[in-house]
Amino acid sequence: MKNFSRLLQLLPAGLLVTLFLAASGCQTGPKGPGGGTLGGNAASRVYVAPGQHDEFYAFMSGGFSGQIGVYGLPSGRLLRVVPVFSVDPEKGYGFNEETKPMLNTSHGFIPWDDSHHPALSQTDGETDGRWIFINGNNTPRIARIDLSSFETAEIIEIPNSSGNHSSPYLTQSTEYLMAGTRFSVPIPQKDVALNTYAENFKGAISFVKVDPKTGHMNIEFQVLMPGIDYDLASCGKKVSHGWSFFTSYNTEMANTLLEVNASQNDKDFIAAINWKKAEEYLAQGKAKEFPANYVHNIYDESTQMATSKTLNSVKVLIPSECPGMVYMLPTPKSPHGVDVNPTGEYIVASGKLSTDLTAHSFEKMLKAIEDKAFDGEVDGIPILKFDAVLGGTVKDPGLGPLHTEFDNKGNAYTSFFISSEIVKWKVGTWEILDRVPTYYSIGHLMVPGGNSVKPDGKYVVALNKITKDRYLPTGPELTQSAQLYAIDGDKMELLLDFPTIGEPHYAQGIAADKIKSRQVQYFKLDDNKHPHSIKSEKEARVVREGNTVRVYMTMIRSHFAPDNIEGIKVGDKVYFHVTNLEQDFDVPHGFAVMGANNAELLIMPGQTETLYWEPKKEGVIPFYCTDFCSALHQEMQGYIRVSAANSNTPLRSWLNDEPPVQ
Ligand code: RUQ
Ligand code: CUA
Repeated sequence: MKNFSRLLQLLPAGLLVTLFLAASGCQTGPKGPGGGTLGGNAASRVYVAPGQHDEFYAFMSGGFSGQIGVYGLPSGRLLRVVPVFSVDPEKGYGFNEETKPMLNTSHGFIPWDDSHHPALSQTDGETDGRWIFINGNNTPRIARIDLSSFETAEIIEIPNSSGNHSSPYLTQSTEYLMAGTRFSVPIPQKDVALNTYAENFKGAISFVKVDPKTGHMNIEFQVLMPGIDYDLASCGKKVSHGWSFFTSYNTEMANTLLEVNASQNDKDFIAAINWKKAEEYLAQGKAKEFPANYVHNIYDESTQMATSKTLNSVKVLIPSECPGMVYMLPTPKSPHGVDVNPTGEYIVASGKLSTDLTAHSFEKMLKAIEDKAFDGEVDGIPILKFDAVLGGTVKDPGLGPLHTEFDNKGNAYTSFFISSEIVKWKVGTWEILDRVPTYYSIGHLMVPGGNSVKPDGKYVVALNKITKDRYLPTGPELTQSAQLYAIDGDKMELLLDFPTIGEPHYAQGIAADKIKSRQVQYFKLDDNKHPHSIKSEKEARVVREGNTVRVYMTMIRSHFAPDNIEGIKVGDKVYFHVTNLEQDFDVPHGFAVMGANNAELLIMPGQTETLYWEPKKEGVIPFYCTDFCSALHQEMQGYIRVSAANSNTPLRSWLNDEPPVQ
């Protein structure tokens, strides 16, 4: 390792980048110390016997899948994929009429996104199991998932942002979610020459307020920051509650060949924002109204429908007009992750191209502000003196640090992408305690509660970028992969590899009990306020309004009502409003119609969902239940007769008792 860091110091930035790439791309050789060899009892430590439950839930971002994967720990078993920013054929999300508005944006309907950083809601700095939030990275948005139903309940678009990467990071009682822009852009947007970056581009950081009862999100204000790239964020806790911290790169303000041009400066910044101070300025009317165009989508649990509304302005605070609100902490060298330790005192930055890990001290930061220990300014934001805020340095820990998590014993765990390892070190003494290889090229890592004031000390999960030889090959791409390590002893121990869906960026873990007890087992039919729900088979019917036909249908083991429908015509616009009458745990039914250019439906007990269908040809079309629900599941089927557009086949429907033709 020593040699590597010497090398790092000697190399110019361009070469460094080459090294970065080379090191990350060729790791098929020997597995390094301890590689692949497991302690004899590893299997029993991850074994969850049939019928037993895991101890933790792990929520992992799907990265470019736009979803969240839910796994059990320590088994690594996949429990569910929660659709968030991408349509999902398994559950009909984004295809049925109820959830389509969830994927509406100011750019129209967007069926996919890239999602990175899940954040479990917290109360007093501890995870509370109510909601999980996650960022839409490409088309800037934040989603809230309700953890009683594991359904996406709300998505808000972030205006003036481009690449919503430093997002969402929440304050200790979920007062706010922070959302920083990765790409700076002209604000408001306009047509400018790209080489006018330095004068025209700005970076907006959004403060999204969360209603403590409903979880509803609202863009309370934005802070207009210098035009650099805001990469990741972390909020203060305990002593540092009221502040939030954002890493940045490209303080060079390059707009081309960033791999070289944005790696010149010896230090970039961590932006420290005093959001309590910002609230004061907001209350004093210091914010300016900026035009904006963004949507806010909410799924209403009682009507079971999502609605999308457009908003068109946002309040913006300008740091130069709000003294004491923002400071810059110089930080070596293109820092990626920033992580605040459980006491709130240390702000740990992972300088990707730095030989050391830098921890700023919150206490020293306050003192430096008081003493005006400044080293210039940028856009009216004071830059604090590096030495005045430095809390400690971990010397030569590894290559390419990305992220840090903490345990319950004052230790920190940092992921190193290039040297492909997790390094354990002591907060405060900065000594390195242990290191283990990861297979391969770890990105994020996660200790359950590891970003809260009360981390658990049992496991760390490595979220790896490269899989190479770890699994059976499946064409050019192998499964994405996570690894579970025990951290309850002095030495970290590899216990398990398990595949993940999509590319896991960040993850969150939480004791299973905090989630289990909140689960909805079925939706009460009496509470179903869906405008097209029906509560019994007696209400089942087919209604024509011009060429719109509404089929009010129910499902219960093992039939649909109605299951015979006549009088639908070619060119009709047919809405199947299907209500699952079951009032029992784990009995969804599915609904599929031949030739539907849409998904199937998967309808939970007590829920109503709507499938839109346009019959294109005369004939008889079957429909059936797609979820094996009973011994007579295969009998759960029906027919629709489709007649010519000009036919006079009477509209009628039935189950068992065929009505007379009128
Ligand atoms: S960021 S490694 Cu979004 Cu690190 Cu994924
Ligand atoms: Cu209902 Cu199968």
